[in-house]
Amino acid sequence: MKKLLLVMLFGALIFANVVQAAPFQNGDFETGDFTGWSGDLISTGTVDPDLDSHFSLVNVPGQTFQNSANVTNDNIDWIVTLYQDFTLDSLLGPGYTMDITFWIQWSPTDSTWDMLSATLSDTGYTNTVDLLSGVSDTDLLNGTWVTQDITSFAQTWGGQDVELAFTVTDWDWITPDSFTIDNISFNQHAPAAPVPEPATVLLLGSGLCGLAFTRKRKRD
Ligand SMILES: [Ca+2]
Ligand SMILES: [Ca+2]
Repeated sequence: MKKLLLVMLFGALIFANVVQAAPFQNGDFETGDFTGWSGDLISTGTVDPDLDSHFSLVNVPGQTFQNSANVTNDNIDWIVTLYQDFTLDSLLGPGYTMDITFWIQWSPTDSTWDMLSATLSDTGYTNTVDLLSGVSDTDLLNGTWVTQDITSFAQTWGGQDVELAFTVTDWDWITPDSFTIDNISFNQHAPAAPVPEPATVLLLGSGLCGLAFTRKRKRD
């Protein structure tokens, strides 16, 4: 009986290890909390962002959206990450593309030394997409919408567990630095309808001309 219990327990543990993460959730924080998200602090380790003071929900002045996530570091936890592990959707079919869109604003104390990163990785970190690639510091300081194509990442990692992470790092040791993030969504786009080849259009056009010419001649 004890043996059976042990086997059942072992089986349950194995099952717990292979269970997949949920699809991406709460990218707009409209649950009013950090449901689906985790926090990581350099000194403390993994924390529940709902229970830790480095994470809060704010309303950004001048924006129509509400409930944005604000993440702040300090002299003890000078690297702070907000992340979500989830199962990335597979591409819906050949030719489909996928992008990620979000709104982000960075408030560093020193934009030369402080650092902000946004990444999408597989859970083994063999592939990492820099989601702030091509985004200027000026835009980040003002607050900006970002859209990045992640089609090639999705071709490899669609249907598998991945990690989306936003990290604020204090390199100048003068705190606090923070960022605000909201409206994170993954979007798929169907391939564009096939456009007729120029040769086909020309052929069709000349055919119609020919038809018009024929009719005219008949009337004559
Ligand atoms: Ca929101
Ligand atoms: Ca700083």
